[in-house]
Amino acid sequence: MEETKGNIHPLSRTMDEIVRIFTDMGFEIALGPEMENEYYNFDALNFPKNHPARDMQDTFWLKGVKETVLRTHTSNAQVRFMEKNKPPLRIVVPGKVFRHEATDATHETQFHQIEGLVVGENVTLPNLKATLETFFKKLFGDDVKMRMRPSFFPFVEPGVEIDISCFLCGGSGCSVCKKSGWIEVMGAGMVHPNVLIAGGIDPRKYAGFAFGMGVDRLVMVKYGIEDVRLIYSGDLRLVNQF
Ligand code: 2NL
Repeated sequence: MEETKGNIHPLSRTMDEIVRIFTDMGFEIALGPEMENEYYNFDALNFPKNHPARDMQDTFWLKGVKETVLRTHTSNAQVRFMEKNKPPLRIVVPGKVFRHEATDATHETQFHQIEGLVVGENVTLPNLKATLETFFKKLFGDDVKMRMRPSFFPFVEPGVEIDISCFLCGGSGCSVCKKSGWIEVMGAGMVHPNVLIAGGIDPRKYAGFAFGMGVDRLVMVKYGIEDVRLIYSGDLRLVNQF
């Protein structure tokens, strides 16, 4: 009977698709704990001690468990991987992350992220750009365009924001890209020397680039899901229509 057939959740499908593109490009998969200590979630990533992201307003702190949080990004796994492995490194880190905030149609307390890290001798910003252009062409087709804008994240310097030409209207302007023709899909940059040092890597000898993307919003746009909470509802009517 049709109704009893299983189906892959659109979020899982998209996570798998993205990870597969990177493994095809030579990346290894690395994983880390969702429950993490303050050091791997913040200190090692060059967050200042007084950074607002550490606040109880933004981060889930575990009651009665000293210095323990639900990770706010998957970068914790990258620091742990650097500690245990020598460059050259090329990893992709898929996983669930958490933010302490009120939920609505576009915000959830849990969401999914895929981050990447490449470390070696002579790794440059143009290498980052070429790698991501290749990735987006594989995901959205050869016609997709990409642009980088300057931005800031504590764990990279310089930092950039990545936009791609809207995959719904092809750049001519629609409601998803707010008539701009571009959608913001990723943050990235050159790994900050302090983060390499935290990972046991000498920044005088090695350089790295890193990137991170939220997957839920991409899934919503791609599948026309208008409320992010539906993704986590466990409602089979959602899963079975795709
Ligand atoms: C965003 C921004 C980003 C990274 C993630 C990263 C990880 C290490 C070192 C340096 Cl271990 N960087 N990850 C870098 C830039 C941006 O994500 O808005 N993601 C949804």
